[in-house]
Amino acid sequence: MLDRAPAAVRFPEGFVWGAATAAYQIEGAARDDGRGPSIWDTFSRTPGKVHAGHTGDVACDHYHRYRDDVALMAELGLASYRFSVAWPRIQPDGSGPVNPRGLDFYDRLVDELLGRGIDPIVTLYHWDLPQPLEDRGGWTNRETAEHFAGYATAVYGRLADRVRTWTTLNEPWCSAYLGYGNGVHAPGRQDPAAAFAAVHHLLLAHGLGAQALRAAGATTVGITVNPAAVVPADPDSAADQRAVRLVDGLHNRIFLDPLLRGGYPADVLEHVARFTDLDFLRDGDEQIIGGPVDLLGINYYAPTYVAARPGAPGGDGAYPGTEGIEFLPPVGPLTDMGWMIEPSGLTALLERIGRDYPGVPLFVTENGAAFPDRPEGDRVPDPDRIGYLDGHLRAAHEAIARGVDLRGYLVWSLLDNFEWAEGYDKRFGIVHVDYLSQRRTPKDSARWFQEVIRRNGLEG
Ligand code: PNW
Repeated sequence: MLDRAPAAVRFPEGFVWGAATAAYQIEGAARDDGRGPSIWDTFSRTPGKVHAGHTGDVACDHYHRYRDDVALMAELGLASYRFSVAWPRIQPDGSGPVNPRGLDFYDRLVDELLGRGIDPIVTLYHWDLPQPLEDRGGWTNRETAEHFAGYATAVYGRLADRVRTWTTLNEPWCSAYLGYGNGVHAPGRQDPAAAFAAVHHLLLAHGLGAQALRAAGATTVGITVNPAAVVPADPDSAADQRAVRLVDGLHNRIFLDPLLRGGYPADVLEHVARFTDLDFLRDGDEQIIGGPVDLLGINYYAPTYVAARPGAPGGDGAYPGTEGIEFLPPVGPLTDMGWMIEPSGLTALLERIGRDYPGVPLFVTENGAAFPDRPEGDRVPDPDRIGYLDGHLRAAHEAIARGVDLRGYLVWSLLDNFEWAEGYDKRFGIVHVDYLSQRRTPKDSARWFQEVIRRNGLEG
């Protein structure tokens, strides 16, 4: 047998290492200091929407434990930390008066991070839309995009003197298609026309928000997307390639082309026009959406395999109009989410984005895996997660070796947390959370990641 041990890899000097979280998934304190309700409060309290009726009311209680959590980040050697700001803490009504006590929390958090030498990366919107905005149509209403710019300006005003890196949205694909298309996420609507209106208004929110931040002086502004690595079941089949083209259009190009190429692709608009008259699309919108970005965040978990199969139901609400396309069931070793483990998908995705959308620095803003980890004494062995992260870091390194301008890697997630529709049942953290005691225990993967950061690479 040949020895197939992988080679040692070293990342470029200055490569950014860190971890990511999101407000609703970790903060808890759902009613503290004037926070208003969000669509996730409403959704999680609606019977049948979230596993076992879990809510983010307490979550990891990070709102009260942020000092200890930042100390843990420092211990692990993180250079940066990506967190999101909860819009309903800042504007309980979604627009209008700003709640200073909400801003105070992020003020304290940023000071704590900087005091420990950790660079904050702010996400302005990670899915917790103020409920009063949803009551007026949410992302199907153009005004939500305008309100987002006002909210972004308020947060910027308070934190700009200390926060350098700003991103507008996290994964607008999920907000639009899972929120308004198949209803698996808040607000739980199932309407393809609404999903496409949401896509556009989310992009517009990004554009207006980025404009507002720049006008206020921001120099590093970007967005995080979750592009699909779409793979044909049979690369030699022209029909499978056509299926890839459609799914790629609905998942990737519908976001990336207006963001980075100045407008929506004609084939995608033609498809969308089957569901809506496109009256949400106004003159000048594409110019706003296509304003400059300084970084593009990529969240990658697993590839998507598709095949042309007459009679197949397609991707349902998450991919309107894909009847006749089969989304292949995942095979091989799976994570606890039932997702495939395929690091090469990350290399291919980064290469593709670097090639088709050149000129923008890329960051992996999320990558990680859920496994059913259990503490053994004061250790939490998670060899599967270490294997997953090791494989994906090698894949990211391979993309860099092939010329992709990848600047950093943030693991999802720092802590086990509220995994949306899966509640607390799925554990993505490199740090274990006991939800009864709120005790944090770094898993073996956290120790391993600490070593990766220290070496700026992986051993052979
Ligand atoms: C991302 N999908 O969500 C989010 O940014 C995180 O908040 C989340 O915890 C993490 O990935 C793990 O799920 C996704 O169905 C949720 O394809 C669902 C999908 C993709 C990403």
